[in-house]
Amino acid sequence: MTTLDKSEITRLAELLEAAELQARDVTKITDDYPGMDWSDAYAIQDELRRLKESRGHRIVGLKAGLTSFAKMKQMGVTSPVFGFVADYMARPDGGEIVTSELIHPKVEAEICIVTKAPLKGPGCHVAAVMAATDFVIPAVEVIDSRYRDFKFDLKSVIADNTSASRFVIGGRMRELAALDLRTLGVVLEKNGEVVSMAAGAAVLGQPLAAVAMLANHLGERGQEIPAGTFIMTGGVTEAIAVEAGDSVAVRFQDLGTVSMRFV
Ligand code: 0L1
Ligand code: MG
Repeated sequence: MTTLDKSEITRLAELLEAAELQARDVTKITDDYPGMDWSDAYAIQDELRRLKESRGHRIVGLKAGLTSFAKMKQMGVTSPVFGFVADYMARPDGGEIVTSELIHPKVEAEICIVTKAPLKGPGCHVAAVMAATDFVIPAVEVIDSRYRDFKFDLKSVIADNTSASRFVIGGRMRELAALDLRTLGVVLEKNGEVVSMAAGAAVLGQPLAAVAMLANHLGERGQEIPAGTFIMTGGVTEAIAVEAGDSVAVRFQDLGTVSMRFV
């Protein structure tokens, strides 16, 4: 049950999508709707998703955000959020990302999985995620909050599809059994310099815990993670601001490198 009515939810989704597509920032929506609740926030995100699908875009993955201590500290929040990525957000490994299409992009290194069986909460746990994991693959997410100066609260950022903007899948896929995701090292380089590093355990102690949380979040809403779903578990390190002229390479232990140039 939402506190906002259908027309307000649609208007806010349209406002946020216009900000995304026109690369212009807006003030956070809780300034105008201080009483909005979590179901309003996810209802706006659902409407955003519906708008994209109605124009022929496909939802090609799910994401958890704010799952690492580094990111929670950076953004001043205390709990994870969930969103989606669409087909038009994907860019090839080693390719270009056009910054004029974005507001104030930042990059983050993500350990990702693809599922081979459905996952449904409540009660989903790490072992269930292990059993349902087809393979592990690395990615770099480009986040781009539509909110002025990247300043928001959790409800505003959920409505804004957790700042989802671009993503680059690269490196190589590996079987989960061949890896220890907790000790898997990640080194983020910008313009040839190491700017951040961490291990997979930075994400909730075990990145697969983010997938279990996502399944439990969807379960509360009568939904599940289908087999064959690409899932980003959340930035391992804090997000790093980028601009035109920057190149980024993220080296994932055992999973190869993901790189891109910002033009
Ligand atoms: O993917 C993410 O961690 C983004 C979550 C939303 C907050 C942010 O924009 O940093
Ligand atoms: Mg992310």
